[in-house]
Amino acid sequence: MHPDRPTPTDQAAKHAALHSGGVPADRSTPADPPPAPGTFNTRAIDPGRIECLQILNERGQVEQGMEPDFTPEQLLEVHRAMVLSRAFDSRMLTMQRQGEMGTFAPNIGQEACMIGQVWPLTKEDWFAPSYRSFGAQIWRGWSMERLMKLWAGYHEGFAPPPDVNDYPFSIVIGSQVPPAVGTAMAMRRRNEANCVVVNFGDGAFSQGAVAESLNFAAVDKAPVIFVCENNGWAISTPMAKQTRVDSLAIRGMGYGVPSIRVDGNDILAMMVATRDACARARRGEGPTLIESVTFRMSLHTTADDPTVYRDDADVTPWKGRCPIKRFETWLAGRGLLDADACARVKTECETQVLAARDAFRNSASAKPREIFDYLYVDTPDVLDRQKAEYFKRLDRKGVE
Ligand SMILES: Cc1ncc(C[n+]2csc(CCOP(=O)(O)OP(=O)(O)O)c2C)c(N)n1
Ligand SMILES: [Mg+2]
Repeated sequence: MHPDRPTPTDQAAKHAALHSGGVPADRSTPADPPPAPGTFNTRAIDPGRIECLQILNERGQVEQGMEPDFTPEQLLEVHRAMVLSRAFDSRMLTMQRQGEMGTFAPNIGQEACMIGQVWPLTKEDWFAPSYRSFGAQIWRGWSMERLMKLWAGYHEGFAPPPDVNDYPFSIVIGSQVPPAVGTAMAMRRRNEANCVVVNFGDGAFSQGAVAESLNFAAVDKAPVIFVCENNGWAISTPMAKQTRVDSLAIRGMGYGVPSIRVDGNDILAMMVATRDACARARRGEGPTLIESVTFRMSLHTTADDPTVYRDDADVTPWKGRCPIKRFETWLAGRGLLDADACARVKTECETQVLAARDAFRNSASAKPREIFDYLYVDTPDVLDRQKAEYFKRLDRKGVE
């Protein structure tokens, strides 16, 4: 946290409630009984020790004294990025249902988390996305046309644009985290004042590679920001079946990584938390873990049907926590955005997405001979042999 900014009081109670239906924790509840001898009582870990940040509440209000110092231009740019992300999301779902996309992982309701985590990055910084990070990828400079190619299965869609310091996203959950830390370790050795943001989910946090990465980053003081986008579910596995702790941020503390819980549907909190974490990293003060508490409002991917494993009652409390709506309420109160301007931004974003769709339709062409091209700089012999076999088969079938 920035020393000049007032620290939010008692935010932990509000946030402990976020994933438990929105009712703030009752501080007067008697403490759990002491654990039986030889057992470990997870309740003994006090989630209140993890700082928890909310600036913009669900009604679109900012507590007095907590107003962040962002410029109107910054705020409106971020707002537009969130609206664009949602427009892309909705169009991609339609395109998938109409057979134009192989699959797609929606992010509706997670826009604040997504844009807030990359907002302070410069072009020299790095971002390692997950498969649900398309809004952040667009912010970083990926064209929507490229992302459409990616989800439609065209290889040219997977490679990051040449001038964007991003990793391609990884479907193998958590696997993007060790290379992100390695990149940050390299930055330190080169004395670069840059940083890396890596995004992963609550489910990915159960992967050993993520734990090992936290430890390496802490020991090395690597300039990396771990953003755990805790959306409550890992496909059909809810948080309660994933872990016995209330806050995943607690795990960072175990490795000596400064850790914070953030209301992931609050764009202002996400912007502040990431900005501060990046500043720390650039000053050589090492990694930060941000647990961004949000909710997966929609499908895991288009191959999923969440009605099989969760009830409407799980989703309903989150409908009132829309990150875009609360931001628009606050911006309107500050005279920065009225209903007409909101409608205009939405229409402009939808038009942009449709233009990307048309460009995608006109340019996507299958190039089966490229499928080995984006794996290695120096292709191993075994793959070279497979490639030769594969090319022979394409030749036999007359495929270019
Ligand atoms: C190593 C590995 N194991 C299992 C899977 C199958 N899988 C794909 S997504 C997913 C859940 C990931 O959940 P989370 O990390 O919370 O991210 P979210 O999808 O919620 O954004 C699983 C188990 C995989 N892709 N990789
Ligand atoms: Mg998840």
